[in-house]
Amino acid sequence: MNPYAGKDVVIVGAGRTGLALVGYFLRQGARLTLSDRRERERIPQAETLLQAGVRLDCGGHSESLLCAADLVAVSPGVPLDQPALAAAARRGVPILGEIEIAWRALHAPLVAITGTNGKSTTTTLIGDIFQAWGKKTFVGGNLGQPLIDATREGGWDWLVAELSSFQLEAVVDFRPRFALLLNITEDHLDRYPDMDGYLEAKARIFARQQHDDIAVLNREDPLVLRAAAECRARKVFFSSAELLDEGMGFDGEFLVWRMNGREERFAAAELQLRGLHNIENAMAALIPALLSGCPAELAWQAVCAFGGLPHRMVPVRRLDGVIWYNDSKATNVGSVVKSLAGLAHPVTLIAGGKDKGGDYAPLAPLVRERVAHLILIGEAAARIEACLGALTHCLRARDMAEAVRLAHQLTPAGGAVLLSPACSSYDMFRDYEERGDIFADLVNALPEGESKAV
Ligand code: UMA
Ligand code: ADP
Repeated sequence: MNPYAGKDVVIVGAGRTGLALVGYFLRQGARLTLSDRRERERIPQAETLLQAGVRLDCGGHSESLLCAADLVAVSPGVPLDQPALAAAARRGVPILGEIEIAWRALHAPLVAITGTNGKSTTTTLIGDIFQAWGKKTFVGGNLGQPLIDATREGGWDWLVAELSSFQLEAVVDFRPRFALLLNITEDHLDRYPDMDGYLEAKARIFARQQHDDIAVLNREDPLVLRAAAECRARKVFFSSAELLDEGMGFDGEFLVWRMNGREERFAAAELQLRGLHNIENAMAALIPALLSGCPAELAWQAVCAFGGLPHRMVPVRRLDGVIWYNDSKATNVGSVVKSLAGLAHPVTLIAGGKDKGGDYAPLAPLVRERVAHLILIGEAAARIEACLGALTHCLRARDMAEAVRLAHQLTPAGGAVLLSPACSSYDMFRDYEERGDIFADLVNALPEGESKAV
């Protein structure tokens, strides 16, 4: 039965999610309105949408429209306390996120991955493992292609979805077979009143799981354990600090999987991914496949074949003895800590962007120890400078071009330049990908032999 035929559905947000939802609800025969705070000229494909019979509500969200809807389908970037949404909720209008809508429409087992960092890497690894195992697998979510797009085809054996805290806020019955919570450090405090609010959103991944579902948890992260305290699913742990009697552990050399009296060992040296955080991602990624009967060697080969995603610690160029890294995806403090911890050289760090209201202090020990020059860009520059500026040579740049020019002048041979912003990109760029691409283009355009540092 199609629950949406002839219903009035308002989709809020005309970004990637909103446009994918339009496609889905048109196929269901719903009567659609797309609502966005942007003016009509800035809505992508506005004419095509109108021709397809979609009404547009632009320049804000009309409260009366939302209150009269049978269903409001909300994009993750739209806060649920937005006044028109809050009013519709008070009237009893169902407000569902895209993940919930997709979940209700899809029937294959689902692996859901969340955490502050490592989601995209782990999601991609899990997709690669299931695909190598010959399973027809959809891989998407916050990572890129919205989960609702999986409804365009049938026959999926597995669905693998990266989920952000924003997406998890608007789930109701969502019940993944596997729910992975990788880690929790400060992020998105511009959306949540405090860490508890962020934690609560993350914990929703477990809310509807039952005893025959599985929660995959980082045993070394106290906030992960707190978020999973109420979870009904069977808990399976991974630890990068020690071996576990049951679960996935690490002895410094081997990832060791022990379950029901059996043991599998995987040599970390075979991985292309670097850093202890990537060992954690690999451990978490293996667990759903191993528990689902995938041969261990096949799963491990898939993990080892993976060389990493773009914009995560990618060496862009070696120029005059300096290595330049693009780590534009490091959009919070926790990820910059991991990136800096992996570099032994004196580092010139380019950071800053849109501030998310968190504390930059966890960076202090590494900045003091490893960062020779801190170049700050974007809206967050003043807050970062107030926190870390006294610990090293700190200066501001108007834009990325100036930041790259300064880094080129200041960084001596043997050093490294790291773009690892600890902030989102939306104050200066379309997204983190554009930020990373612009950085890489500027670096690749630098002339050889002109570095002035000695
Ligand atoms: N908008 C409104 N009203 C508002 C807020 C936004 O109308 O109050 C409109 C904007 O004008 C814009 C649209 O909403 O037209 C954007 O919607 P969106 O912000 O939900 O973004 P999408 O393009 O739908 O992309 C979203 C995710 N973005 C966010 O959560 C901010 C993408 O994750 C994700 O890839 C995509 O869905 C598919 O699932 C990006 C992200 O930055 C990568 N995620 C955050 C992160 O990883 O830290 C959570
Ligand atoms: P996400 O999708 O959660 O943003 P990514 O896999 O894209 O995560 O990695 C983003 C950045 O986060 C990486 O550049 C790295 O610095 C850091 N990172 C990756 N995995 C982890 C992890 N398990 N723990 C902490 N930091 C991590």
